[in-house]
Amino acid sequence: MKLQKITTDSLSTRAGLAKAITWVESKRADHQQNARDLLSEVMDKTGKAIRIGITGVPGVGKSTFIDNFGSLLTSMGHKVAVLAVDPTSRRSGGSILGDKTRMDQLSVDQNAFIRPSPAGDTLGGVARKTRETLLMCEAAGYDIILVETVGVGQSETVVADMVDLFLVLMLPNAGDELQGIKKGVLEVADIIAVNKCDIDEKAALRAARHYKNALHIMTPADPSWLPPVATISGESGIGLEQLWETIKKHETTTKQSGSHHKRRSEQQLRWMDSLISDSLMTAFTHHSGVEAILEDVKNRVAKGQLPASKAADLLMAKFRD
Ligand SMILES: Nc1nc2c(ncn2[C@@H]2O[C@H](COP(=O)(O)OP(=O)(O)OP(=O)(O)O)[C@@H](O)[C@H]2O)c(=O)[nH]1
Ligand SMILES: [Mg+2]
Repeated sequence: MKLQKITTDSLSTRAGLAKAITWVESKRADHQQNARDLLSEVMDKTGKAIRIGITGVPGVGKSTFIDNFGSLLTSMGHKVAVLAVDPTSRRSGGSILGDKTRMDQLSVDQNAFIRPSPAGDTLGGVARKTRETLLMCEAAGYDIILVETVGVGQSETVVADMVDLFLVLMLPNAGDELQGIKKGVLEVADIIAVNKCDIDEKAALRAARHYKNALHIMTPADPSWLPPVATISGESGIGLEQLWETIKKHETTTKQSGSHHKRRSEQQLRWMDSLISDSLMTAFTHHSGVEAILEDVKNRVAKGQLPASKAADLLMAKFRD
């Protein structure tokens, strides 16, 4: 695949942005390098958006919510990018955001940009691509980034680690156990929204109380922000404007308390660490001396003939040669 060189200017068009993301998602090292070069050039144009992560069990109404909430935001003059992290998606155009029929308003909105989950063999790979795509979207002028994920494995933690605010959508009529809610999700939630309140308002309020109580007995991740619980209907639009007000309040509160800055700095540093680990691992496994004995050493460790610590020492010594 031959890709034309993209400049900072070309990010101002949708086609240019889409092409830059193709570079980010490409398996080829030179394409990835081009994407990184472009990112360094546009770095000062990034970081200004509100980054929002969204999760919830299948059927909770994520797509419907994003379609209506995103349209509300564009009607206020915002530019909205919608990304997804789906570690089960092996090829591009995977399950989440694959069916655009559920986002029929936003998919034809000139002020919205929807990108399905990148394909990837590992969650780490998908996360890297999504982070870089997020920055490209910011450089292209999108001021609100929505990152959708499903509750598969560690994907929620990974998304929570690339956004300013993590929104968890819940169903009104089911307990935690039925919703398969892992405690970890409540720990990373900045706002909980009980969705589909149009069906049964009382049930929605009851569920909201339940989550408020659950949150009260937990130590908030951010001392300046006790996660509120909203009741909304992504379909009919109930509570969406109020939810937006709450999101803006989260932004001002955390900016004032310093936790917004702290969270982003820590995310950047963790990201750098993980990129270093990845490239060290790649360099390690491709090192000719290591490659020559790696399989044999692994076999011996697996059979219990060689202690793992001894094996690691042996391989590292080869690597340093
Ligand atoms: N009554 C009501 N129904 C809703 C609401 N939001 C979504 N639905 C319905 O719930 C079903 C699932 O909605 P989706 O938006 O596809 O849910 P999702 O979370 O994206 O589902 P997955 O993509 O499978 O994870 C659809 O039939 C929607 O029409 C809502 O606020 N109220
Ligand atoms: Mg969906």
